[in-house]
Amino acid sequence: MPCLSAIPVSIMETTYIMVKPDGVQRGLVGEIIGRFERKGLQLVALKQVIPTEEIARTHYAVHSERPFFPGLMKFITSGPVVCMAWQGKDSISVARLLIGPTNGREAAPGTIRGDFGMDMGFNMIHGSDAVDTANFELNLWFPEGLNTWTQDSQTWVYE
Ligand code: DAT
Ligand code: MG
Repeated sequence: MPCLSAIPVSIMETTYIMVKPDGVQRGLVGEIIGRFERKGLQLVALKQVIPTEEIARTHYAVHSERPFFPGLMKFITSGPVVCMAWQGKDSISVARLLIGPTNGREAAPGTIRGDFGMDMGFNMIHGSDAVDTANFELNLWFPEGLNTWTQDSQTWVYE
């Protein structure tokens, strides 16, 4: 008889993570990177940029008709952001769990937004929500590509 497992097969993914201007201004970059590192994800790209209007519009194009869009553009282009690519099994959903829901007041303690946020717009961090959006965002923010390297400690992260 075939064994039908309910456990989905995990796949190696890379997700686009970005500390937004409020997170940078509040000095939370190290705290946020530490949480991803301690979880067991592998960093494969990192840089600080001041987003142009064009890249911000492209990144948030899906929200362009929403009433909060002009404010979101002003916020994201207001200062430096820290762009990162994190690799791991199911890294897209794992990162979203670490980040928590959009509104900090509704995010559980233990999540980044739950521990440090009190608002919807100022929510400190972006994380890709699916494989196609992750690929789109990684190509947008890292046209130079990502690093391929072996992190020895990964052999103690996965059985
Ligand atoms: P998330 O960042 O949790 O994926 P999203 O993709 O729905 O959330 O929205 C992108 C960003 O836009 C979000 O981080 C903050 C802002 N935003 C979303 N909904 C908003 C709202 N109703 N009012 C103000 N800002 C909002
Ligand atoms: Mg989103």
